[in-house]
Amino acid sequence: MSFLPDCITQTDIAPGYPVLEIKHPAAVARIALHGAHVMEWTPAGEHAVLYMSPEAVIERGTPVRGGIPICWPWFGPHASDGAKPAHGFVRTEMWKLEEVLAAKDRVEVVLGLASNDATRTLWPHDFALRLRVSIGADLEASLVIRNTDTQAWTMTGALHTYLCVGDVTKTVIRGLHGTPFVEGRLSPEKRLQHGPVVIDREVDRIYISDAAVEVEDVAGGRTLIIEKSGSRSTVVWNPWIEKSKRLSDLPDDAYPRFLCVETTNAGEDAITIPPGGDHRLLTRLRVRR
Ligand code: TA6
Repeated sequence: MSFLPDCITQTDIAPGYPVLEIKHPAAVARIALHGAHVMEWTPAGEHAVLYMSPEAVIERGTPVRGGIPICWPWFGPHASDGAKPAHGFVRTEMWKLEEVLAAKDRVEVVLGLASNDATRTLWPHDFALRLRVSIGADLEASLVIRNTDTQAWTMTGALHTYLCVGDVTKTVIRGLHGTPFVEGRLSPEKRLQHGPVVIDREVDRIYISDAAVEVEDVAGGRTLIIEKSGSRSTVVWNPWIEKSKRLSDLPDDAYPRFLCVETTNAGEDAITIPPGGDHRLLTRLRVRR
């Protein structure tokens, strides 16, 4: 895009890896065109809200460990082909910068991605995605998913948000009491959440819930609020000790410093979109002290 407002600069942080650096009175942020990946959001007067691994790999074609990865058109491993990338492929595609708006209280950025021959080899359907990110005292990421094909198709996906916390073992996660959840290989049978969620082991749960979640970061002295729409499932994930050691782009001792609360269409919350139809998956992050 030829014209950018004064509060936004675009620089390559690695070869062929342009990132929008946003410095606005309400917040600073970084958004990579690779994966339309919100890498940083720090509201004025706050410390970073989104966690970014210091060992994240910044190169085209590699997912980034942190920020808000966009998982689409499937969440988790591919249902039938283990050779296909986990969490779909759009987080490693180059998106186009389509719109920028700078207002007194926020900046809005819109990035787009449409199907092409390469994506059709991974997923034989046509689509158009637009991510609108509104950055200010709050952050809102809204993914509009359009079926531009002639047949209906079914998707799952996530705005896979990594949140900075002072100590994950001291966080209290509210809003999921009484909600059914499954936990993949850890406990596949459906269980009910009793009271707040606490993190004292590896947690990797898909909750069937359309509710907002509040993360009381006791050690960090603040509460992070995750509101959403277009989503009837919420994933809560922390890799804990053993899985952290298996993740090459995450320091072994990093797990206490982040928690993923993901706005998803995952598990039984798969979405079928008719030709010409849209679905919007939206997450809104707020900080309360
Ligand atoms: O959202 C939780 C999860 O599915 C975990 O199982 C873990 O794999 C995490 O996503 C990160 O996935 P990634 O492919 O980004 O390493």
